[in-house]
Amino acid sequence: MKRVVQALAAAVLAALALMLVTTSLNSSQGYAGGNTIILYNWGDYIDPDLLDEFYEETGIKVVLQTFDSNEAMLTKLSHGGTHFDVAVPSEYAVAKMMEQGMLLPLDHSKIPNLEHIDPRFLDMPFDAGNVYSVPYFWGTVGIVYNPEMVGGKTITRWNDLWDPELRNEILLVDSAREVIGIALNSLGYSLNDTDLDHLEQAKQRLIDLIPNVKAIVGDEIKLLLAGEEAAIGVVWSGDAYSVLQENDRLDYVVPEEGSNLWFDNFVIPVTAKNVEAAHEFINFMLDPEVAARNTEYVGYSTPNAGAMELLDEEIVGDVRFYPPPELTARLEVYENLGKQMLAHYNKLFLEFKMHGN
Ligand code: SPD
Repeated sequence: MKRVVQALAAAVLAALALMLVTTSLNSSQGYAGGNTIILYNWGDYIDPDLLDEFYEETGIKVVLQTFDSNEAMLTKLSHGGTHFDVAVPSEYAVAKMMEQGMLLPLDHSKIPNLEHIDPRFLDMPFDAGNVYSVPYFWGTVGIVYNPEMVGGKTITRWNDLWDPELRNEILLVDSAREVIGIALNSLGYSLNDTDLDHLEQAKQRLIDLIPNVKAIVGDEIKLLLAGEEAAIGVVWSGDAYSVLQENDRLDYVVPEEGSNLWFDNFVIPVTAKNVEAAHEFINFMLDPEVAARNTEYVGYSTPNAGAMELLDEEIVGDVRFYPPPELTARLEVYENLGKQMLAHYNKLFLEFKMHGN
């Protein structure tokens, strides 16, 4: 895994340098006054044309800054500095931000398009009544694999990843809870486990997986899998969808032992400078036609029932990416495990990554 990690580290450093330049340019634009909002979103997670259209329609300029994990987003938001107007945390991060008083209550009268969200995705336990958050995209964590590259084997379980014949064939998404979750689920434990002994077992189980791990990567995982640089990838379902669009020899499976069901959401942080425009932007993104186009661009699953009606049956009828409630019932949603436990998950993940080097 070392050589690939070094090459990727160089690429990541270059991207970071570019991001710093872009960020400082963006930030100065963001503070330059005028009708501007700063959107803090995951990378590759919005159709940029929609930002231009929103500007043409409303005169509100959206400055985009990106993150690649909830943990990175939480760290940046809690250190202040940039006044993000809209952010896109996953459910457990929403819960943590609510707990820490980091979010403004939403004014539902300014988000009439909320009516287009499928009720299945509203009023969830992490934010009853959607006081602070509205759904953006949702999905699962699973395995993309190339049947030809794994000798025709069928992969259905997390435990299949430890097969010695898969040496140097696995790419992992660079995210603490997802990677520790692979080991927890493979051991029969919950994704919300806080037992220190179980977590230590999970770390050891991951260390045993290292010979099979080619690299731990960010959004570039899609290119690497589609280009058949590795036979297997542990990914979020929307990335799996994009990869399968590029290379139809691949398949996506949500492992039998269980997995994560997640929901990403729009929120308005308390530090927002342009709360009115932030509501306007969220409402725009929930318009069915806009949400459908965004879904086609991003590849993730929309919770917008109006958008689903506009999308091809080939997309919304694929149960790998739009699993019905009876299939999601066996999956687990991450809980907010509290500051200390989240820090412990991060520490274990870091130890695993250091072990691989
Ligand atoms: N490239 C965009 C990735 C967004 C994935 N969000 C999933 C979060 C799961 N906790």
